[in-house]
Amino acid sequence: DTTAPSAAREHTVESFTREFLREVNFGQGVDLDRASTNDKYLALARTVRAYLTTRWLETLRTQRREQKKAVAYMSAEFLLGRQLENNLLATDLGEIARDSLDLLGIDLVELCNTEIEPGLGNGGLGRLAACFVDSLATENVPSIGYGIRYEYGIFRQRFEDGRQVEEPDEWLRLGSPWEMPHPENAVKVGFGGRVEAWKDESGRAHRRWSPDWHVTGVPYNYMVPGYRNGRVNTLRLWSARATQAFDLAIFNAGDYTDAVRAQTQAENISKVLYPEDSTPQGKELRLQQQYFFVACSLRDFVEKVLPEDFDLHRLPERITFQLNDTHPVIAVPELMRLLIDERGWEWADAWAVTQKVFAYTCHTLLPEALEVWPVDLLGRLLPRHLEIIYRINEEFLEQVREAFPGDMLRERHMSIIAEEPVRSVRMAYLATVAGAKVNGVAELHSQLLRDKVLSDFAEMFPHKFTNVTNGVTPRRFMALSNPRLSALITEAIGEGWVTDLERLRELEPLADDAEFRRRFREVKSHNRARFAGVIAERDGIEISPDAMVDAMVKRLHEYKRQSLKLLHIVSLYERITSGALPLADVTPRTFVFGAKAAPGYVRAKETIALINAVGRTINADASLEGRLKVAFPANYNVTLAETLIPAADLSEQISQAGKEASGTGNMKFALNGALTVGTDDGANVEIRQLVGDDHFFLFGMDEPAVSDLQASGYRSASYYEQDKDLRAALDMIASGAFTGGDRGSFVSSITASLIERDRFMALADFRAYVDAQERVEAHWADQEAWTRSAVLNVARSGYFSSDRSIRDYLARIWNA
Ligand code: 26W
Repeated sequence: DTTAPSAAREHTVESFTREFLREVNFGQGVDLDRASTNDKYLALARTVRAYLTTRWLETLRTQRREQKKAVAYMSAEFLLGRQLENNLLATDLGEIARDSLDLLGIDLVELCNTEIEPGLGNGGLGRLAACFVDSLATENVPSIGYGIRYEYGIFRQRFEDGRQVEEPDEWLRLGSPWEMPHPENAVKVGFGGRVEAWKDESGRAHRRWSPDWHVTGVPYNYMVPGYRNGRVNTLRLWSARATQAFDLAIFNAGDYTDAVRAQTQAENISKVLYPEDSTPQGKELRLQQQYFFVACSLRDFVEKVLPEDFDLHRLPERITFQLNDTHPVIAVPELMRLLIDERGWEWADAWAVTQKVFAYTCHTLLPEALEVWPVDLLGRLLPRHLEIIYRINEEFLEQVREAFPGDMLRERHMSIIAEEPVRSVRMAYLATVAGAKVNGVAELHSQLLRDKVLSDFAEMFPHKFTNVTNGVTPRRFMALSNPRLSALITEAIGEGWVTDLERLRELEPLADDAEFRRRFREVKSHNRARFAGVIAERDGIEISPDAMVDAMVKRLHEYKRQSLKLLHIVSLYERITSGALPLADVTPRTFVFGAKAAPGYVRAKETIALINAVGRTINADASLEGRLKVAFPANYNVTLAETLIPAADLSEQISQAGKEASGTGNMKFALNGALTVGTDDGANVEIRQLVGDDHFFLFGMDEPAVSDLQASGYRSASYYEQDKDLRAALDMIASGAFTGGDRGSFVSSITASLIERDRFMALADFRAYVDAQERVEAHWADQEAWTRSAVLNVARSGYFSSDRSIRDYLARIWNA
């Protein structure tokens, strides 16, 4: 019997303690009384890891035996959040661990808080990938996540004089107990070089790529446990190393310094996560990252995951490679190359298989966020792939000509190769042509993809287009982060809702139960106090635990319109200080912001500085008697989200309609009993449909209205001129009221750009937004009515479990 010892199968407090002490002594090499907090954290993590490993090995054995169709989720980002608590929850070892540590006089919570979260993602897209691997495991789907083990994740944000400063995220500083490196399974990846023609004995023509440099990819495995179901899936992240040959060649040539430099160049590939969200920079290193992880993953799947003698013609029976946005799309020509150049397949056979195994998820609508790679960069780095892309395009355009004879304009529009401003490969088009399916991430988004962004393609391949509305994992974002609410729910409707979230519907009648509402408010109030405690300790920010928590947390981007939120705050302040609004009529509120700006995104950074300036002024103004507060804790991340979201009363989802593909924070807030003030955008549309208009504060232009106004010529200045509250707010900012009299730098550039251009029409929606906020205050004034709405938000949001998203992917895309 080669299976793991059954001693680790089940734990008692005694066995757990024994294993833990063993890890302290033999894993960390210290006595317990000399062990640091980190020693204890690592020992605890390894105790849990050992328990998980038994199930993981079992899962792998079953998978090898059954050979079922699997899913490979390919993503450049996995924004996982801390692992220890989640793994305790999934294994149900939380209580045993607590009791065991209690007996040893160790505080479990303190150990959990030592963990540095792996921030290997930017925002929504990366967090979605993390929710999806959680749900894949919980839904018992054979699957593997493929990505990059960045040495530095998303930067740590600090404020210096209110301005964002970025610091490297050294998440591996104290070592990570969760990863399992397998250098023996390293994969070699080529870059650069030339393509040559050659003929075999039979005279058949072939192409051969001779790269001029190589990098080694070392896989690091992470275990992804399903929720209490015994399944543990794999997340495999690749780390770049210099190849031996690479080093030695230079070294032997006598240049030690160059040899080391070469090593640095290779290892740079997985060094750092690109912090740009939505605006691709077109940097060569980024393309290297993309090709690196995708090439490693395909080779790994074909050579290591599949049985040795597997006939690749049957690949579609065994796998779908789900492409998370365009970042992994270079996998398409890589699979073609693998089949044609390395295995001698005919083009047509390779293309038939390729078209069946890939599916593409689009996460954006902003044209500037669609990745394109200049042909000369791509050709220099991956010459064979460029050839293959050209040929895919030729055959595709031939198809277009057949379907639409004489329509030259359409041909140019649809070409995978753009000619302007520089000859480039449009990765979204390549993915659409190659993929069996293309999906958007919310109903509205998928519809706009079909009707606008990819309309020519939808006309040609209507069967490819589908929707899968995003979801979030109720494990991390309810059970783990909101234990009080979870206990209240379980008491009311029993267990089971954590993996069957539609069961939250059973809470509906309790919205009318005064005692239940009281207890629900008690939970919120507890969570607000917990959040207040966390930001007091973490950031030195003081807030009242009784004020409404009004939260806007997401990447800083103009289309998301943090500036609109700011105009509302400034307008309130202006009306109070000018005497138009009596203080007694002001609802006590804490405006919470959490947002990182891409380091090169100047306007976003100015907006952060302005939020902080407004916050400083308002928070210091004693005449407000503490009724309004602005709290902007730096470095918003998954860990902070876990205490903020359960505390929130109001969720701000105020993007310009037609711009936010889905949003997922919106779902987390609703599930934790916050009401949404939002535009008709992304998944807000579906949230409102489900919770009902009476429990959602809708405002502003919808997408057709935005389009019409854009078409008829939007002039933001007219709103400034005609709305006196808006004018007063903008004038107050411009006067330097929040910047110690300084009217220069970011103050003038932000106000001028809003008044003169306002790319995302914040001014056009200002009045509607302020009105919506007044409806918010009126509703809040009736705490019973508010709580009823909050309970209904929870009860009616079960649809937004990522378990449901995964089931939709299974039914509509993977048929696994
Ligand atoms: C550097 C290039 C680049 C381009 C786009 C990096 C990252 C992106 C992502 C597509 C940005 C992103 O995270 N999009 C968000 O994806 C979420 C999950 O589907 C959606 O909920 C958000 O609406 C969408 O903005």
